[in-house]
Amino acid sequence: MTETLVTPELDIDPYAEANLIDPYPMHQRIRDAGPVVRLTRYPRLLACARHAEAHAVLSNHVDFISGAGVGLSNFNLEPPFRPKSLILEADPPLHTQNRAVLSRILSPKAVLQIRATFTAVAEAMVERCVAESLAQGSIDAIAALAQPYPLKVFPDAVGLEPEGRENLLLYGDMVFNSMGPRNALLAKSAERMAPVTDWIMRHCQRDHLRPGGFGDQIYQAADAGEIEAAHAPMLVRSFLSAGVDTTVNGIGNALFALAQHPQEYARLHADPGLARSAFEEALRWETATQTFFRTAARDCQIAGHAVAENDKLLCMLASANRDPRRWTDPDRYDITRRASGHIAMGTGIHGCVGQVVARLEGEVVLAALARRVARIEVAGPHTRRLNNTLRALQTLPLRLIPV
Ligand code: OVM
Repeated sequence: MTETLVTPELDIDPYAEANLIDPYPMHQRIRDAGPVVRLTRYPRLLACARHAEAHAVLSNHVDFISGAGVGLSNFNLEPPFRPKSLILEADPPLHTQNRAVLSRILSPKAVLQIRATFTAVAEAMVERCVAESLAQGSIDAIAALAQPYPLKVFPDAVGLEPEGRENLLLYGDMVFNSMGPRNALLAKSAERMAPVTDWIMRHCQRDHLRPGGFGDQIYQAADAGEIEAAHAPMLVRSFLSAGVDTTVNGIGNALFALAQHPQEYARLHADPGLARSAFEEALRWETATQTFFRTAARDCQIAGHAVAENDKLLCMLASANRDPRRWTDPDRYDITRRASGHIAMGTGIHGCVGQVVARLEGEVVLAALARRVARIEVAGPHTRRLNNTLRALQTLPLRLIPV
């Protein structure tokens, strides 16, 4: 028998409103309590808030599985909120086969084909934002840019019709809330669960997907026998679940970071080639997907602390991305920092399969802004949309001062 360390316990609720509004003091408390901390408000819950351990858990898909859910709930003990995702909430070998197909559809080579379109849409939308800001004095950067941009380019690439796309935001909000406890936030976003889920599942069918788009390419993979035919609509569902709300908030948070740091914006404006690293640093500094969980498949250890089979492991991505053990001056938003190594898009076999598309969206929006806008100013207080998983802005009033 190996000796294990005494695991510290904290009576912190990560889903308390104050922690959702401002998670950073909580992150520090959990990081400083130890590499693994038992959060006693929920059953069998261990938190990894430091970079090293959060990274280690995500990198070990054998001991720390996804098939029992990547939210707080353990699907070995309670039924899932919706039929399990065949990639997010799956383990090898099922995961491997499905991942290979999505990964090819979203590969760097495939994404090269959409770059020109994504750039043109970003430029046109930034142009409209500038005009609106001049006319009205300010814009809401969430309603005018962070939401409509991903809602146009990604579903277009998947091959969805233009009508009804607001369902994608409602569905994303629900899916990411469902990874937390069954609290008031989940109840509120699940009020329209039936019609929104109906819309989503209908639009996962081949006859709703433009031939040649990312969605149709999943059906082509089924035609070729690479995946089971019955899996195709569920894999399209993964595109529709993960592809919009994540990038909406990634872009929204990047605009927030730049608005809060005029000197960093000035550097970006002087060299729009920094757009990609400005977006990367925003992912680190204000991580859109704050948390993901794993489930222990067996009794094991993390950093000398005992983990029991069926314990849930809370990987605190946003906290890891500001861990002073890993980053110099972690609370500083610095667009030329080497931000790679952050885990805003996870890591390991489940690391974001859409990351090439997500980075493309972030890069081209920030580059279009950098070229067209000399300065951005905060034009009023921002408001938050609280979610159990996402760090999300509801409104972000900005003034855009064009070149
Ligand atoms: C899925 C899915 C849903 C939400 C997030 C995600 C970040 C994947 O349905 O596969 O990845």
